[in-house]
Amino acid sequence: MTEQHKNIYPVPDALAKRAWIGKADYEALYRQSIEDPEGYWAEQAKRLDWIKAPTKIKNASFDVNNVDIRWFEDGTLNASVNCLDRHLETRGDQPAIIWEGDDPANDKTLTYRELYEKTCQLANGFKEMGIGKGDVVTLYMPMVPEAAIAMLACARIGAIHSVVFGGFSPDAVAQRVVGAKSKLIITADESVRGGKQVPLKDNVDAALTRDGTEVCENVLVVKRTGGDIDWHEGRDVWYDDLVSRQATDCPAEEMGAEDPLFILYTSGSTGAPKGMKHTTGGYLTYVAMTHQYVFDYHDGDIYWCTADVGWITGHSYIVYGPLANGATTLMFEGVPSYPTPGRMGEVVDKHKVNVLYTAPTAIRALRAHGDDVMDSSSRDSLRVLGTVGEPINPEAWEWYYRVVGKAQCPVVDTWWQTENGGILISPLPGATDLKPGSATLPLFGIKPGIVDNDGNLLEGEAEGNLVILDAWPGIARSIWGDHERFVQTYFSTYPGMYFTSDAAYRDADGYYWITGRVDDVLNVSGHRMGTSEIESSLVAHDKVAEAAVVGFPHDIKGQGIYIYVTLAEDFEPSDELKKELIQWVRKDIGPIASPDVIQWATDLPKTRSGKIMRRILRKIATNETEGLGDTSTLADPSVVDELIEHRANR
Ligand code: 6R9
Repeated sequence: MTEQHKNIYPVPDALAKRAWIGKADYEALYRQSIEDPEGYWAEQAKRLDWIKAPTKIKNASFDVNNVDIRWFEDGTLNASVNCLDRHLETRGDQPAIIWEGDDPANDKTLTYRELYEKTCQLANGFKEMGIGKGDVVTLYMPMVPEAAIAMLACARIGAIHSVVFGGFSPDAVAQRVVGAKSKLIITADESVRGGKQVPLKDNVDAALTRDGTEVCENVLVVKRTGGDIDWHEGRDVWYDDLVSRQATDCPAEEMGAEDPLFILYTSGSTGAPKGMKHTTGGYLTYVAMTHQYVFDYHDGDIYWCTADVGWITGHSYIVYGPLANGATTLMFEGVPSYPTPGRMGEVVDKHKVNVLYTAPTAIRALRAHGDDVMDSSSRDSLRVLGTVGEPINPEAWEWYYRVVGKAQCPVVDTWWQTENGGILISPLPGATDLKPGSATLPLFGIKPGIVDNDGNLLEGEAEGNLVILDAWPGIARSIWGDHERFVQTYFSTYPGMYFTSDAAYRDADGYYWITGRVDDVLNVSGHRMGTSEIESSLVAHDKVAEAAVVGFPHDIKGQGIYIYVTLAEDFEPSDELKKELIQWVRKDIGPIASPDVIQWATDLPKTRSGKIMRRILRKIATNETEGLGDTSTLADPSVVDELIEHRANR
C-alpha cells in the first residue's frame, strides 16, 4: 500500500470555490451527521417535496435479533412527482434525458415536460391493464428512455419495479418473475448493442414457458428495431398502442416513506440471487444528496453515467438521483468502444458532457488501445470524472485522470453496493485530496469500521473486514420475501454491524482502500456474480459431474472466471466440449458469466468432510502455487499436484 501514497492530488482552487462542499464544510457536516443524525437527515429530507413532511426521522436497529430499518416513517410522498412534476414550472423545457443510440446517428432529447407526459401516459396504461399499488412489474429492457419512463410510471401508481439486466438469460428472467410474483413484464422486440441485436422478446417468451411464471399476465413490448417476434394474442401488448390512447396527466399515489419503490436482484456467495428491497423516502433523499455532492452537480450541467439501468448504479445515478435533482442525464444505449474505440470521448464532445461516471473495466479497455484512443475528442467540457463497480488500480486511475481528464478533473472513486442504495465512500470534488486507488472518506451519515475476523473493531491504520456501524437512509430494508436471509447475510457475521463482504485498508489519514470481496462473489467487468450460480449452471449439464469456479486477476475485466470441471463417467475432455460448456453458461446465465478458462480435473481438492478447498483452487488459477499452505487436511493431497501440473492459465 505505502507505494501508492506517493501521489496526492490536492483540490484545485477553482473547484474549491464553486463546489457545494469545501474542505471545512466536509469536516463540520460529517461531524454533525454522525453526532446528530436526526438533525442532519431532517434537514436533508427537505430536498424532497413531501405530501406529508416526516416528523419521525430515524428508527433503525442493526441488532441481529431485531433488524428493522425505517427512515422518515410518518412522511408521505411520491417519487415520480419528485423526479418530474416539481421541476415543470422552472425547467419544463430543459432536457431531462438525452438519449444517445448505439448508432451515433441516433439520438433524441426528452424535456422534463415530455418525460412527465410520457410517464403519466404509461401510468394510465398500467392502470388500464389492472396494475396498481403493490404490484411488481418486471423490466427487461434496452437502454432506451422507455426504461426510465417505466420505472417512473411504476413509482407514480405505487407499483414496484424489478429491473432485470437485458444481458441476462430467459432463466434469470423467469427466476425473478417467479420470486417477485410479477404480473407484468415490459420488454422490447430487440435491444441493440455494439451493432448487434439481442432478442429480448424471444427471451421473455422462453422465460414464460418456465414453471411458476403463470403469475405473469401480460407482456408490454416496446418496438425498438422492428425485428421479427412471435406474438401471443391476449398476453402481448404493443407499448405504443397502449400509451397513445392515454391522457398525459395521471394523479400520483400518496406513498408512505417506507413503501417499497423497487426490488433489485443481486448475487451473493450462496443460493439464488437476492431481491433487495428499497423503499421510497430514505432512498430518494440519499441518492439525491449523493448525486449532488459527489459529482458536484450544478444546474445546467450535462451528466453521463455509463451504467446500465439493470444495475443499481443505473437506478440511483441515471434515473432517480439525477432526476430528483432536476439534472440532465445522458442515457447511452451502446458500448463504449463502438463503432470506434474513442466513442466515449466522442459522446462527451457531442453532448458537452460535464460529469462522466464510468467503470474501471471501461477505463482499462480504453487504455489498452494507447493514449491516442482519445485523440478523436477534446473532452474540454469535462469537469468531474467518476468510477464505480470494482477497485480501480492506481495505474488505470492515473490514466483516467491524465489522459481522459487532461489533468483537469478530479476523479471520484465511489465505493458502494446494491444493498446500500447509494454511494457510501467517495471523495467530494471540492473537499477531498485524492489518492489514486483509494475511495477516500465516508460520506455524510456513514460510519465505516474495520474489524478483524473475530469482529473486534480496529482503530487507526488497519486492514480487515469493512463494516458499517449505523444505518443511513439509502440502505435496503430487507430481501424480498425473506427477511431472515437479510439478517443472516448482512448482520449476523459481526453482530450489530452491517457486513459489506469487502476487505479494506484504512491508512494513517483515515482514507479507505477497498481491496475486494472476501466471499465467493466475483466481480467481472464490474458485474457481480456468485461462483455458486455458475457452478449450479455447470452441474446441470449432463456431461458435468462436478465444477468449481474461482476468480483470477484479468487485465481488462478485473477478474476473470476460471472453472475446474470434473466430467461425468463416459465423457472425454475435448476443445469441442469446452466450447459447449462456455455456450451453456452463456445461455443459462448470460454472456457476462462467460468462462475465461476451463481446466479439466479428474478430482477436486476436498476436505475430509467433502468441502471443496477454494483457497487452493484460487492459488492454482493465479499461478501462485508456491505457498499453497497446509494441504494435509485434504482427503487426497495428490489431487493438488495433478491440478498444478495441468493448470490452464499459463
Ligand atoms: C455499485 C455497485 C458491489 C461490489 C462491492 C465491491 C465492488 C463497487 C467499488 C468496488 C472497490 C469501488 N465495488 N465499487 N470496489 N472500489 N469504487 O457496484 O454495486 O454491483 O452490488 O457491487 O462491487 O466489491 O462489494 P454492486
